[in-house]
Amino acid sequence: MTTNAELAARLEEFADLLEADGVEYKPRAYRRAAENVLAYPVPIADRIEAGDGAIENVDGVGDAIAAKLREYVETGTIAELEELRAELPVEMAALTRVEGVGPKTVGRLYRELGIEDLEDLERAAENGEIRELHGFGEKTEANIRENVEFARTAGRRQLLGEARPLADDVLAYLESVAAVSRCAVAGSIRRWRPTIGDVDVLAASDRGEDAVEALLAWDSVDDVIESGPSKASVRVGEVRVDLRVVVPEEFGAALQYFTGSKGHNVRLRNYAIDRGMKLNEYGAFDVSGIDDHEAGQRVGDRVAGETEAGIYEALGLPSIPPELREDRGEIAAAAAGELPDLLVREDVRGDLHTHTDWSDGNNTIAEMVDAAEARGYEYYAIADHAEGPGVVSGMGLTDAEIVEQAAEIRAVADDREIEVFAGIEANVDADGGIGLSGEVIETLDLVVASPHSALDQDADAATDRLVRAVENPAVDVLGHPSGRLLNRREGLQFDPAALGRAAAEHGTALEVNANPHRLDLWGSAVKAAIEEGATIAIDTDAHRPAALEYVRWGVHTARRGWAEPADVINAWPLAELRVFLEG
Ligand code: DGT
Ligand code: CA
Ligand code: CA
Ligand code: ZN
Repeated sequence: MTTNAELAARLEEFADLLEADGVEYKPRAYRRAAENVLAYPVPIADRIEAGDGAIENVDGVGDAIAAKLREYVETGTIAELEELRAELPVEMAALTRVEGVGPKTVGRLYRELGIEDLEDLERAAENGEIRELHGFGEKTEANIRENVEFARTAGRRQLLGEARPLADDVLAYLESVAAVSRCAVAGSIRRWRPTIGDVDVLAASDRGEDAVEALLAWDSVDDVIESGPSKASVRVGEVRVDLRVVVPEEFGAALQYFTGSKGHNVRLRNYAIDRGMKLNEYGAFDVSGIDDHEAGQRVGDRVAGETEAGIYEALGLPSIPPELREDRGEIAAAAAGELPDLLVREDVRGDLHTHTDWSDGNNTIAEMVDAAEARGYEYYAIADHAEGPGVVSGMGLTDAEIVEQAAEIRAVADDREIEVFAGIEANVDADGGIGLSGEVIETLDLVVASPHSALDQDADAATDRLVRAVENPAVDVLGHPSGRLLNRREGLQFDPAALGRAAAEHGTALEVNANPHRLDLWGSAVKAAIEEGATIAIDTDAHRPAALEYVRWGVHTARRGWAEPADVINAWPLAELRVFLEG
């Protein structure tokens, strides 16, 4: 069956190719449709196959796009997409991973220099061909040269936000297979790492071969990489999926083992040995009466194996949430009864960094607030871009516009239940200044300050700069602190503990930007900052209603940083948040 993730990928590809062709407006419409298709709760292909006309009701899917989705589900291709691909036979995904190279540039590079892939691009940059293009110059060329290598290696990992929906599709499919009694994702995706090497899936079955056969027969499988009686590796789109099938009695042990991380497993295995136990992917065994522990995989008395909780229990430990299994002290904390009481999605009461069409968002203030209300949020903040360094000229708001927008936000909020904050996303300049006038700061309820320029500073300068921003009494939230874009640019390197100390002292929250391209801050930095007493804000940075759903990635990223509800300002009741913002 064609998944929503696959349909969304085709629409994104359409958008890229149209953009490369210099077509205006349409690419945005395709991207918007792609995002809504991806977020759609039921498989759109099912609806199409059932002859249900309702796909035009999917937000952003009009007649034209609906026709293309139908064509794809029914025939496996879209004629117009094939034509566009033939006109521009380039490795779009690889090329646009290079920072500073978007689809439009890819189109020009192909038409003017015949560049089709990263190798061509690197060669052209080294030969000085790119600086000759109108509007490019030596600096752009040097940037491209530097970023090609990063794009090449980084490109091998998938974003969590792309791989996880696909993993959910795999699970939904396997759950429908009669031979499979239980299934779960394991590996880095179960630990919610920001990027994923491959998707590990585990199934319990007494008929392993039937379970493997079922996966190989799945419509979404593009390639079979390898297969055997109890395991298979397949390619679905750009993602590698590894399936392992085990007997039900060993499912929990296998799930524990294949969830990793390796560091966590090694420490847990040693913890077991110290207690006269043997732990492996087949179970937990009491080997206290046995001399030769290496005598076999299943020696001793099986104490646990069917459930994962049983494995931890056999070692005298509570279950450790997968997000914590990175060997950062979680086993000692579990043994001491000091595991954090992690934040869950339902704890999040609002979103404090979102955009509208006043800057580069797609929707009006009212549309975004409607969407926040529909999610049941208690409060919500609009924080459009202020003009400043790193913001495209003309896109960010001037001081006068900020004041005007704040009035408009309050008018929209007037007769609503939800509390709406008038905010701004200011820019942290290279020295840590935020460039807002006193009058603007007075007017606003909330200031998010984020770095958008000078993202290649050294670590000391970057730490100083970010510390200065959080020390600024006007700043409530430091937005996407590193400015990283996964697979594209590293962003600022800095000392998260030093930043956390300053943030705690000055009552500024550090953002976990939940956009799947960012996840900034990330787990280890969140943990370091919280240990210093800092608070965090989980924000989607949404530019359209569907993106409010990114909160899912933000919550799991914060959990990787051991965050409890008390650490997260947008999990606080409104009254407490108000005190924080006013302080
Ligand atoms: P990835 O795929 O690179 O994002 O990261 P993982 O963690 O999913 O790694 P992967 O797919 O190579 O292996 C899945 C899990 O299997 C891993 O998290 C822990 C377990 N595992 C794999 N190889 C070993 C090993 O040599 N020793 C131990 N203790 N565990 C292993
Ligand atoms: Ca994996
Ligand atoms: Ca794997
Ligand atoms: Zn930003």
